[in-house]
Amino acid sequence: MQIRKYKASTIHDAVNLVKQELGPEALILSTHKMRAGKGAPSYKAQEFFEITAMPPPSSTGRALIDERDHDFLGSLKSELMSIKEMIFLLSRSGRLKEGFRLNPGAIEVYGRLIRSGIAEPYAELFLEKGGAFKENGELPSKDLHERVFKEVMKVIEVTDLFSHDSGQVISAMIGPTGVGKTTTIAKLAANLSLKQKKSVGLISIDNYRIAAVDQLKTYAAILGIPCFAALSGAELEFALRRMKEKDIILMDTAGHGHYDVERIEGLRELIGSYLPVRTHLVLSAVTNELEMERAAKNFGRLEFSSYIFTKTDETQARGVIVNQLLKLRTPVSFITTGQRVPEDIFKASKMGILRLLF
Ligand SMILES: Nc1nc2c(ncn2[C@@H]2O[C@H](COP(=O)(O)OP(=O)(O)OP(=O)(O)O)[C@@H](O)[C@H]2O)c(=O)[nH]1
Ligand SMILES: [Mg+2]
Repeated sequence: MQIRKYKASTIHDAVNLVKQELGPEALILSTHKMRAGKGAPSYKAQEFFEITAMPPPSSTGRALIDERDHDFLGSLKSELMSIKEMIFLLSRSGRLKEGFRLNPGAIEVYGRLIRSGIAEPYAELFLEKGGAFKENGELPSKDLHERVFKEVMKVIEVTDLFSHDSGQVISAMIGPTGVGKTTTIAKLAANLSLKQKKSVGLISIDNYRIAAVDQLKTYAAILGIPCFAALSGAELEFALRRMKEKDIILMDTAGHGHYDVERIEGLRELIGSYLPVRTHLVLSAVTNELEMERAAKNFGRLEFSSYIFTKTDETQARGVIVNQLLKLRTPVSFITTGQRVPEDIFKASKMGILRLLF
């Protein structure tokens, strides 16, 4: 494999050298700032930049990569960046440019944050907090990665919905239409009743569609657990009384367009009066950032106590989760990763979410 090193007194010049020789599809393996001395491109410069790059793997080139190279590539994969991407990143704002000059390794870290879907201002903030804008060009890029990821982890708070040792837990899933509320309840009910041997009951307060109640009742029948439909306060009271011996009650609600404030208010009147009911906002990771923010704001009337992020399998840009946490700090309780019931769900943990992001 042809791995080459390019040196120049500025990072831009080094990138241009790579581009001229290897073309825009070339892959950057690493970027370093070095103190002037032996090997420097010019004796006048105090410092210089070195980029390690390789030609784009053409179809013939790929065939030549042996197994050892594969291992090597595997270990580098997360750092790989095309020259096009690098040029794009280098054209960022003045402050970032300065950061990249001080710490060329920060370009890779920034690239990873952006590719994961974290919004640009937040990515810049994480870099800054991780110390990327301080004069420490010799900081190994691995350390910078770690420090930046630790900063990301700091904004992720998690909570355990079912950890209460005493008393009944009543959790209502709320959120926009079609995000996966009913499916998530089925996954939770199955895991809680089959694996954790808890006694579980279900209530559907989807007072708009008969089919929605049937969907939940079908899951309940498979699991052999009770399920009630409650369309009014009296019916809800009745259902809760009937299931007062259960450890956990999961409540399914009708999806509401998040601009439909009137219906959200109706839901608040119905469940808001039952104090022990805690609500959890279900949001799909495929939702665009602005809509997610608005949904959280409008459903905020129901004072939800955790986020559940669904459909994380349908996007690579899972950083929207972090963007949302930065806008409205609320702990995350569960993440769902596919349509399979009950497999595709995991209890939120900082590491689990970080792994999902990068
Ligand atoms: N890919 C993927 N699909 C999911 C996930 N969770 C739910 N779904 C799918 O999303 C669709 C809608 O799921 P529901 O559970 O009916 O959504 P809901 O929020 O209850 O919908 P409404 O009651 O209509 O508001 C179904 O096809 C589910 O299989 C997930 O984590 N990943
Ligand atoms: Mg539903």
